[in-house]
Amino acid sequence: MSLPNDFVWGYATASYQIEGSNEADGRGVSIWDTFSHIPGKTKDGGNGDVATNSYLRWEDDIESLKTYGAKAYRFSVAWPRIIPLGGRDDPVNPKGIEFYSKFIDGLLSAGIEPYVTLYHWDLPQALEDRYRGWLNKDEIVADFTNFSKICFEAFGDRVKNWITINEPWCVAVLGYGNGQCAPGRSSDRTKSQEGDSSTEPWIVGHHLMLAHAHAVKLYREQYKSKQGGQIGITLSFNWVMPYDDSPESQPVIQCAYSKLSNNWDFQDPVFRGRTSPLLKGILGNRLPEYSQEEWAVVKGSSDFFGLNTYSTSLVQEGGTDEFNGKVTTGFIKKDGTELAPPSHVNWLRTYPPGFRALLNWVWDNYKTPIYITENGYPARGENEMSVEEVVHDAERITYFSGMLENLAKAKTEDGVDVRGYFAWSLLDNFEWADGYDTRFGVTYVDFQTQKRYPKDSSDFLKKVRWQSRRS
Ligand code: PNW
Repeated sequence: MSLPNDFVWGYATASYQIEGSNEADGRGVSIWDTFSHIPGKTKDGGNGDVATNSYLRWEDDIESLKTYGAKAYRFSVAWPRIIPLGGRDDPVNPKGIEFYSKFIDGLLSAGIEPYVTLYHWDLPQALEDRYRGWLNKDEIVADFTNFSKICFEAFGDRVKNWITINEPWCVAVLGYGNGQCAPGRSSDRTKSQEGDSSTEPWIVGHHLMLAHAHAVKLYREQYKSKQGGQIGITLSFNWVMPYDDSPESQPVIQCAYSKLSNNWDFQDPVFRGRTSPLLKGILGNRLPEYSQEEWAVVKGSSDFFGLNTYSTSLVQEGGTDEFNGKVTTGFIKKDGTELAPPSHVNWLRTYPPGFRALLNWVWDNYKTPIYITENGYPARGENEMSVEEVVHDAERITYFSGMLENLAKAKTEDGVDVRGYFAWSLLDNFEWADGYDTRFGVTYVDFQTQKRYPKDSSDFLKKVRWQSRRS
């Protein structure tokens, strides 16, 4: 396979999943601190209090990136470190700015290009308490825009690649629909005393888009010309295929393509300036409308298509879950065979051709340059293995090798404009509700000692990149 020399190549992480030191240097509390400390919300009661302690071990992380030959690193800024109480009239924390500033300098002097995510789910708890966070349109849009402005001011002289919001679908649906992620609201009263899964996810989704779009507007109007960077959003998609090849299944698939379970009302507003007709059909007046002025800000509000993708599912007609596009997804074909063997999590299996198909679909439909902002694999049982065993992660290598082959084909044979690839993740980390049991890292982390051990996949990725170079 071959990839141009300027193809962006690196790893991704997120603040709450790696930083730890959550009370250090004036950091405020985030909704994930609160949520993960409620008994029963995360596997084995895991939380981000320590994580990989990258707040203290950031130099080790840069060392790993260097060793692995990364040319870019996607990480996120913790809003509660920058503005502990979150709001536009609340004080800015100079120590928070200092931390990311020295980290960015460290990356640049190692020849690694920073890609900075502004929001990877760690909302300041004070905003949740003050006005219910993402449910309050005017407040959250103004506060997120202000937080973004502080980041552009403080880091924009050195950061040229900004991602506003990571995976709005996850924030809206996991946070307000099924209650699996912070703030954990849901209609299910066994999970949450408050919440309405039939309306809140869509309201929150709407506000996420507006917050994203206003931050982009600000960047383009006030920073882009002098700082010369690009800014966009990251959405999550899994590819879908029919569970059988009967002709009757094909229309279902056409429909599922448009819904693409994980993201069906974020890409159309941003890249096409319209609401998905399918979603409108299902939700009716539960889907909030954008006003004319809002459309003017939302439409075209992304310089690139940030794509997080992990898996392919088989789709079958019928299903009641509207978060899943009212289709049934799984991995077993009609003839009883499996699409691919299981991974450590129930939603992800290795099916590389689906990656190529997805890249083509995104490019054909949205004609916007693509960056793969996350792609990676949780090998089975890594948490139970000895260090000697776990570093030989052949399963993860199989995943990456298939995905990268298909990425290269999409780029060079199909002409898809994909410009970068960030593997998830640099190191094993706090996997949200799955705690520490699920490991996505190319670096094994012993959470007792915080020692890091490169897995074979880190070396594999380094070699692939090296051998694929062409100018
Ligand atoms: C992403 N799904 O979330 C997140 O951006 C990361 O923070 C996370 O660690 C990573 O994927 C691995 O899970 C996803 O159900 C969560 O399809 C769930 C899904 C996809 C992405």
